[in-house]
Amino acid sequence: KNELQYLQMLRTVLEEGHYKNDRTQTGTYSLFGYQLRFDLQDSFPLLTTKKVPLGLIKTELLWFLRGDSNIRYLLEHKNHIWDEWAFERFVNSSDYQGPDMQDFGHRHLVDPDFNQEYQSQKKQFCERILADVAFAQKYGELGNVYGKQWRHWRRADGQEIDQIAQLVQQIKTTPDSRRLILTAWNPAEVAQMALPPCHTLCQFYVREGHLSCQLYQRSADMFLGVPFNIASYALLTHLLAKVTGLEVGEFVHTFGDAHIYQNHRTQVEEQLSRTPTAGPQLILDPALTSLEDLRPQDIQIQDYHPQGAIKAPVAV
Ligand code: UFP
Repeated sequence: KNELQYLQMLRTVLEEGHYKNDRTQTGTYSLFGYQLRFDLQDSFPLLTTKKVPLGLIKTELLWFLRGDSNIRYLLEHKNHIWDEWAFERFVNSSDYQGPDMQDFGHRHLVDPDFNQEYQSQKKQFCERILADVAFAQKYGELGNVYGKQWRHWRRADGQEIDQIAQLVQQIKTTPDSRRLILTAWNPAEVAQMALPPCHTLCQFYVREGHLSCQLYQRSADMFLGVPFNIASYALLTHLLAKVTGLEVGEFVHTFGDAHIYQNHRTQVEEQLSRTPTAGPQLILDPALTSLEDLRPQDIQIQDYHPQGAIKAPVAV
């Protein structure tokens, strides 16, 4: 039931979405304003109509929750989803001496020779981040990404706000509060960000011992991004419920610009031709009582039997 809602939305955006150009110049089918509700008691919302790599979602979320904004932790866990952002800063610096990497995001997609060089340079970059602490401090750091805003939000007076610690405390002491907010959108910093947060804000809600979460996602790549985003916030809700002694309720996913990239059309059609099966269950280590020192192995998935992955180009 959880997955059918997502598939229905995918179909609606494809059939009713308006053609709209976008920042990446790829072109999208887009709708504005939509909402999905996932019952987290039923199953963990990881899609079965294509394989979604929970390992990457876990280590990215743990990275956010550590308040970490350096890709070194991700690389240590073989997670490469943020590499390009750090690599871009490096190749634009005077420390980079290799071949021209200008506009690599587009060029590696259209030029096979360039792509080979790009992959090799990026691989060397990642190896150096892992091997050289000083280099990692300088070029692995992404700055104002989710980890910073969640755990080290800078106040005007230089002090920091730990939104996650405050949230855990508030859920425990004032569960009826209507102010259980976690925000990543910082207007003072958006202008300098390479990728302003897509998951802008979420609110938590407690009723009869169950914790629910609603996310407002301003911009949503329905085929590539959203399956990750659903699983990530469902996992965050499970983790917060565990450390506050609550059961999980619903994950409500509210969308701003929900779009399918024009070059994902055949992949979407392929996915829509598949039939979903029963969703998996999430198993958290029973000994887990705090979000500090969380390890990937504390989070396990059971009975996940997805159909094959479907590849599609990322718009950059
Ligand atoms: N996007 C997602 N989910 C994410 C993420 C990015 O769908 O978690 F980081 C997509 C949405 C959009 C693009 O297609 O990335 C961001 O571009 P823009 O900032 O122009 O909205």
